[in-house]
Amino acid sequence: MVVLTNPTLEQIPLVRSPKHGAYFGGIPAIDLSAPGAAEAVVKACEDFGFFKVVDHGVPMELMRRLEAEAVKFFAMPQADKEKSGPANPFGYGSKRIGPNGDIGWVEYLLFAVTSDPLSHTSMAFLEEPSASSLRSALSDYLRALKKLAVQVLELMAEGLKIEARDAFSKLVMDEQSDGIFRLNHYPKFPLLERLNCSLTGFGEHTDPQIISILRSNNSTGLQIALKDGSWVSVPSDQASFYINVGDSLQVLTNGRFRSVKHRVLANGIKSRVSMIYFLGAAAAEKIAPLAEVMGEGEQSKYKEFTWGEYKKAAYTTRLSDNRLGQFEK
Ligand code: GA4
Repeated sequence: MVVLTNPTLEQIPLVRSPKHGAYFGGIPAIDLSAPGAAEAVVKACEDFGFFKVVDHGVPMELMRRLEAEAVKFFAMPQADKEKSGPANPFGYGSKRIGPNGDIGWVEYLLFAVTSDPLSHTSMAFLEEPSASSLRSALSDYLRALKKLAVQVLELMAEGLKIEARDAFSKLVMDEQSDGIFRLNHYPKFPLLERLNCSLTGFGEHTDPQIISILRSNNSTGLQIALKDGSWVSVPSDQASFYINVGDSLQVLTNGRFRSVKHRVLANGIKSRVSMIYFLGAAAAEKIAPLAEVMGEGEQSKYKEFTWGEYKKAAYTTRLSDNRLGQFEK
């Protein structure tokens, strides 16, 4: 691995570029209202821990509005952006990810999302009059995505033949449920093309929550790891959403669903803007395999823990650490 040295900061790992055009065609694209959607969702979660939702009914205008607000924010002078930082854990961050030394070619805004997406208690700057258009775009977007999350989680329960359709969705509907929203900007870096390298935008990791819903502009960079450990590039699709299975859902299904390892490589040619809604349970919620997913005599593969305990442990780890490892039996 080559490292690019930046005298003012640490070092960001460079990765050899995947062959141009090597996009993975095997990611399931699911229309949630089509017949067989529940089974297709379950299969995608088992095989990849990742799938695309098409024909989702979320107006494109909501996505475009929020994207435009993100672009506007990231175009501000650095000193102005930094007034909303550092991200510990919420706010504006640049290059540094999390509290334990991870870095990447990315700048971002992180928000806490409470059960009422309108109240973003985490960031003072959202209360300022200048942020009112961002605040309203964010609220509308989050409200629509929460509905989508519930729909996806209900299909998962149906596909797993769990009688209570809300077995998963009630966790994110809870008043105390713990969500996070992230706007990421991966700036262009034209030199990379000539070097035939990619820069690590966001290093490999799994998401700790139940599911994450990702939408990006028409720029590539996201990769997921398949079961055999190989990395494949996810084609960009600004009209669709990608759903990630997170660690919590892997545990809730006793390992049947796969918490997908993913990363973002900055390719340098086009800047990438992504928006991700991470849906977590309430802090006091026990994260343990649902009785209905267990076969006869099947034991839980995990020690008992609450979401609050898991989240606290997650913040002591590095991005690429196997966070679930310490909770495996
Ligand atoms: C990964 C998923 C989400 O982006 C996130 C990340 C969080 C952060 O960026 O602050 C973490 C990372 C994520 C996992 C381990 C810890 C926490 C950085 C880090 C090293 C917002 C989240 O919930 O967990």
